[in-house]
Amino acid sequence: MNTGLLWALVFFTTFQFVGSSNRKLFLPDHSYHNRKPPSGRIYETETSSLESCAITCYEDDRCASFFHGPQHKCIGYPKVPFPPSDNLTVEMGWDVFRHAEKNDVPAEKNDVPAEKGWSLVGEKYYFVSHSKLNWTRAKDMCASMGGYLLEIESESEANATDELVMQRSERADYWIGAMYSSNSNQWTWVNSGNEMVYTRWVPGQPSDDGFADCVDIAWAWDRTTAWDNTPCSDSKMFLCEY
Ligand SMILES: [Ca+2]
Ligand SMILES: [Ca+2]
Repeated sequence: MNTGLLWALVFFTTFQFVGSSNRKLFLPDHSYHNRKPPSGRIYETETSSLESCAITCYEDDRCASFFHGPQHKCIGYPKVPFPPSDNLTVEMGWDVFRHAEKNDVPAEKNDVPAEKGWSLVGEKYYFVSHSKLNWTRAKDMCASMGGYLLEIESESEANATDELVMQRSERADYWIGAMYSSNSNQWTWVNSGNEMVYTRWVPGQPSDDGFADCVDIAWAWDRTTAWDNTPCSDSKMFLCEY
């Protein structure tokens, strides 16, 4: 093993490996939890622990993700998409971790700077993703970077983050950190736990879809943005803050 290699638990079960010149961050992919490993593996081995399974993948340049499961079976995969988790057989005891996208991982909060993808606006840092994830994975990705999904508390914050999004040539919808709480029957900012005060819903939203419990910033034809509630399992770009 590279002597400069350290590993640490960044939060819960996210593994970050920091070498002198390289980084690799593995994030849990909850949608594949308890799914039978598909074909296309690079290797299959047994390791002494989840950590050593992660290290095995870290040290193999071909490996981008791994399944870890019963009897510490450890299966590495190259950087190709898995079949959708819905297509895989349920088999208990498996966890899946993926190598995070390079552009999306500016290491740690104190190591943040603009060149790593965060922008400083006022006293806040914001991150605009380059990849699409479901709402839960987007939330995990923000957390792995020391932040949280964007919580918009004011019109000025809404305008400031819109400007960051507008700088992107490609229009996309972006997850923000709000969710419907069936406990309080309110739209809630998940990280702070606060109910929404300032809102910028698309007229007619939030819709009463039953499953549309997460909130994204959606684009309108006139190049303005407003909020829509959509299913949390959708894949969208996302915005982080800290
Ligand atoms: Ca905020
Ligand atoms: Ca909606």
